[in-house]
Amino acid sequence: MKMVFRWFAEGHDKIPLGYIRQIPGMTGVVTSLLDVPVGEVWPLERIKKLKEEINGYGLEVEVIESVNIHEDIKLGEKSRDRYIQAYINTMKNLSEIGIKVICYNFMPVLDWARSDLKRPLQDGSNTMSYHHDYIMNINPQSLAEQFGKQSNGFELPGWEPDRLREMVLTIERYKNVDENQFWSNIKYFLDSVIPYAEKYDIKMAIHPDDPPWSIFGLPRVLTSRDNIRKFLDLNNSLYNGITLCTGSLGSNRNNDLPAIISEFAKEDRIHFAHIRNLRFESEKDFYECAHLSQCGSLDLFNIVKAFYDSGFDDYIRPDHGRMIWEETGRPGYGLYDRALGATYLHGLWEAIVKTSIGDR
Ligand code: DNO
Repeated sequence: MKMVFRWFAEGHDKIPLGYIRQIPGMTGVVTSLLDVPVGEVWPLERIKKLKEEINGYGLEVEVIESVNIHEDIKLGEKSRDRYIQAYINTMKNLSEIGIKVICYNFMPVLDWARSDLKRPLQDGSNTMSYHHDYIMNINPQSLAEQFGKQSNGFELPGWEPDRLREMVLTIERYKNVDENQFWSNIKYFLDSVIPYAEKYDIKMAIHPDDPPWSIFGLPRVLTSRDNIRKFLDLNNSLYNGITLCTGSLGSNRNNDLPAIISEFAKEDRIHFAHIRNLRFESEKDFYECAHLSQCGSLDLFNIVKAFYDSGFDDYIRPDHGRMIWEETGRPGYGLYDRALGATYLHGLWEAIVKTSIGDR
């Protein structure tokens, strides 16, 4: 297992790499070029520079989160081949700096969604929360405006301006894409890029939909064990894998996380893990809490044990944390609570390893 930390790169993150290096057991960062418009090739010179900067702090960079997919690919438009070619060229450039995993998603128009980015908690911290009725009764532009006010000046991943500019029109375009068509658009993408993933030795790790159900009338399919199976069966290469995000899949109470982890990690189809906890407030309402099992509804011990017992040997990052100790920053991505999360995950891992010698 390699513990890594999401860092949004210079100019997009206020956390210095030097601080990340001081988190015990942290081997590297997961990053991206946020300012390259989706659909364009990531310039080799820029990613080389990014790698040098990160390596200069004694940290590795082997995982990219995310190389976003152009909407025309998701919609299955004729122009998709051009954008797929650009994607493949980006993969080639990333392979030249030693990238091993690309985390991406296939969520239409938007990426993740929350109803509040700054929900105050009783202990004086604040966090992101999701209230289903609120999301069902707000339009996406109003939600985007609210996010703009609550994000402390940061551009949120998944809510980038180039996505938002055309949001209403893009949502309209999905009216002609039913779920079957959407699945076949996914397959077309996979069959086009996975042979290159093999060639460049980069594992593709799709992120589940967050939340794992349809919102704003859009198809969202990476939501459950059965749909992950369906996704993996679309292309059987081991390079076609998933990012197991406990917060995304775990917000549907029917998803048995340890069972899902165990099934897919044993087949070596989980290449990256995002681990966070959440606390349910009702069936589909929750807030993101500290990582400890005792703070939330997910049992992090059973989750980490499922990873270990299934022979998982890839990248893990602590996912969203609360804002604590007066920190302000990118919602979900402060330094302190994620650093506490990483240390807790290391603690669980060490205890599991030392009590399981010979069992694995
Ligand atoms: C949210 C993140 C997502 C994730 C993408 C992967 O905090 O987990 O934005 O990076 O879905 O493409």
